[in-house]
Amino acid sequence: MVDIEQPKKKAAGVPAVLSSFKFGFREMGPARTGKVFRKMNQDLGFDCPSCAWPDPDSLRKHSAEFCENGAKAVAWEATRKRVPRAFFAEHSIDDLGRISEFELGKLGRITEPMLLRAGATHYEPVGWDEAFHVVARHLKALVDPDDAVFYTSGRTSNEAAFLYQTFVRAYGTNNLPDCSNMCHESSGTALTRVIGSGKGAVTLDMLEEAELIVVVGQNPGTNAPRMLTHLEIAKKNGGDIVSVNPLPEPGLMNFKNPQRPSGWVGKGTALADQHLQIRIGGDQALFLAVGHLLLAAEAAAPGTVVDKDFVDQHTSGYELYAKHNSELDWPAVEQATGLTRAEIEEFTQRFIKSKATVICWAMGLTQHREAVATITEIVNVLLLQGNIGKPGAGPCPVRGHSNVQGDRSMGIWERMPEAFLDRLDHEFSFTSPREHGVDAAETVHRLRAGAVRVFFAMGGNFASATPDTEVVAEGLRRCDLTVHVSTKLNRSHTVVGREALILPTLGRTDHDHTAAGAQAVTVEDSQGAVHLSRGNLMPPGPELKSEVGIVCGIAELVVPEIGQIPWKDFADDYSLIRQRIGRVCDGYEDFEQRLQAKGGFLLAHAARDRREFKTSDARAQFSANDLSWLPTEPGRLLLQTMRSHDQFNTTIYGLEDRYRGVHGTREVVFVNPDDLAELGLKDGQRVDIVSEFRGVERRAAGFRLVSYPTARGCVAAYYPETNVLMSADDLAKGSNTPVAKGLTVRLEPAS
Ligand SMILES: Nc1nc2c(c(=O)[nH]1)N[C@H]1C(S)=C(S)[C@@H](COP(=O)(O)OP(=O)(O)OC[C@H]3O[C@@H](n4cnc5c(=O)[nH]c(N)nc54)[C@H](O)[C@@H]3O)O[C@H]1N2
Ligand SMILES: Nc1nc2c(c(=O)[nH]1)N[C@H]1C(S)=C(S)[C@@H](COP(=O)(O)OP(=O)(O)OC[C@H]3O[C@@H](n4cnc5c(=O)[nH]c(N)nc54)[C@H](O)[C@@H]3O)O[C@H]1N2
Ligand SMILES: [Mo]
Repeated sequence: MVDIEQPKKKAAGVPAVLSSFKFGFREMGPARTGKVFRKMNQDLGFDCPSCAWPDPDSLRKHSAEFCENGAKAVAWEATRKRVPRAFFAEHSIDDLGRISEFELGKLGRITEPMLLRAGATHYEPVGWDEAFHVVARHLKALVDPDDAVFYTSGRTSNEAAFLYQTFVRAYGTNNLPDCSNMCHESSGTALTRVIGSGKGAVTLDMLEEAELIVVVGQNPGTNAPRMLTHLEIAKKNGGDIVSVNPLPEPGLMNFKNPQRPSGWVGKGTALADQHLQIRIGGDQALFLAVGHLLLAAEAAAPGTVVDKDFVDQHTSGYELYAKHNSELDWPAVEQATGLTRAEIEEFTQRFIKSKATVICWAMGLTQHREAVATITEIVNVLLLQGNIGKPGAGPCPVRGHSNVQGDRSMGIWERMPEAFLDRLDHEFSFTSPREHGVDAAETVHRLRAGAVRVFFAMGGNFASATPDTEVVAEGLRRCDLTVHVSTKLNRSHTVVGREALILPTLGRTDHDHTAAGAQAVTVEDSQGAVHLSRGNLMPPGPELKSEVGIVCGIAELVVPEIGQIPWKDFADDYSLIRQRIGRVCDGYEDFEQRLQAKGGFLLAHAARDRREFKTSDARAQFSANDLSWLPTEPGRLLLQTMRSHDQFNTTIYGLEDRYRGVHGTREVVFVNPDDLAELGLKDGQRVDIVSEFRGVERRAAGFRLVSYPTARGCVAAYYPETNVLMSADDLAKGSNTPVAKGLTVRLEPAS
């Protein structure tokens, strides 16, 4: 039943614990629920497959070191349900295409390879041998390896990712787009340029020591719930927390810690000391203004605000930045941010007061046209006060998928640096291609042009996660072969090439046993900590292979004669893969040996550890950016597409967005009550959302209006239902990330 109520003021607490167990019992039954939840994020257990937030070693003594959404991710994977053969026999591809993403996910785990033969209407079961031969036949038939694209989502382990990119490069292409292209690519691009590393420079300990933590464009209560525990600790230590967000996200506004009994009763902690209800796309203007005010304060009382020693010793571009930012167009800043000058001044005072500041961010910043400039603006503000490479300070992009950062370390990138490719070539005695491959957006462009022959996906749901949903579907249908290595069915399996394969694989929770015995894999979290992950559940069927096994099986047929790569040995013994990773991947030296430490090890980070910046001039760089924002015409609004509390990306766990008060539906659009009144619209009414980009209109029909305290002029709706509104040509400058926040839209009463 559809029901919309007032948004919640508190996050987590008892309802979160109950919700985890309810979902767990539904999918797994009580005994398995206990077994699984006990092993999550424990030493000798498996890494939670949900978000990339680190596991706190010191807190692992709690047997319930998990959050509601981590528990759902695990239950979703560890479900007892299976998709039976009969299901595929009964449902044609067209039928499958009519089943919703939510219903597809609920069907359960896939247990045997399924093949759609050319001209057939139904998938049918095949053996692994035949499945691998189908892939090999298509790949070997291509004259140009660049006609194939190899996508990766972010759950793939380090071992599988390393072998996968080795295989793809041995085959002859750098076409390795990944989910990161749509996620934190803007962070990586900006940070690499200005501090010399694309990774965040803050560990858990550093975060807890911060005097000021600014959380920008992120909804940790839903998408990184365990982060709230650490924000709470920082707060207890005397830190200030500011949320910069068009929405008052309940996790930040008030938190009841489910890890502690005191969080189960009582009032909870008001985490944010200040909430800046920013207009969508106003962040670059905000941080430009903060920088301006910090410089002004320094000018008024020299030596009190700017960390001159740090600036002199470690940075470049300060003079230019200071000159560029000496004047500020306040009316434009106020319009851009929707904030008052007084609010921005109060915010700046917190920076002045703080001796150690961390700025965290996620998709609310990265998925904008000017995301790269915005992130460099944030770095400007941190550099002014020397807030990097010291306790309690630094830039902290909070990654998405549980191993998205590790996958990148392993070489999943269409543009890996020359040094990496040299080491890879040397290690395996072959020559990998040097021409850059396509990223996710460029893959969509190629699909649109009908120029992809083989589309191979290591996990993920490319057809749903990308912009221009229908264009992508059309392009996939024009492929000769589409292949998905997956745990469960999703929409991408229903959008098929002339031939199509679904290859079922083991998940994080599954026990992985090879001829050489039990195997473990490794993952790297958001803060650069690497550790082992071992599944403890009986796999859903005897036929499933690990991602490592699948890559090796295919590689043996496609590139047996390329280089010296012992695919068979790798498939049996993952420690052999780690030896190679140790010699090829930056920071992973002596990999196997360092893994033996309890809880794993932390990767080195020159900027964080030693204030060493591997940039073009070996200094952290200030950037001078012009003010950019998203003005709108009358009658137009800015749309952000975001996650509900009951989904993991394109995986829909349920139709509840408890914190925002939405039950039983996802087709809603959140609008400020004053905007509703101004537009002559009413809460509860049905509208079409119409986006306008370069004169082209795109429509998502029949959404229910929800009156909601979002910033003026800003509306919000869920992804992936609204991906039809995004254009594959609307991309962040410099990072090519599809713009998923800040789309210009109008709302039309539904006919
Ligand atoms: N349970 C769960 N956990 C997840 C995921 C999931 O789907 N479910 N997904 C994982 C992945 S891959 C990722 S990348 C992360 C995503 O984590 P988030 O980035 O938290 O995800 P979104 O739901 O896109 O939320 C974007 C946030 O930015 C705000 N925002 C939107 N536009 C702007 C803006 O212009 N300025 C500012 N300041 N704020 C803005 C929104 O109001 C919202 O709070 O979570 C990861 N963890
Ligand atoms: N409009 C809009 N679009 C967005 C975003 C947005 O905020 N708004 N966010 C973007 C972001 S941040 C991201 S990261 C992308 C996500 O894009 P993807 O990573 O492509 O999508 P997911 O929904 O995470 O993929 C889920 C599927 O992965 C498979 N899977 C799950 N576990 C495993 C496993 O262990 N192994 C394998 N092989 N497969 C597995 C399952 O079949 C499941 O259906 O979407 C992007 N798209
Ligand atoms: Mo992501």
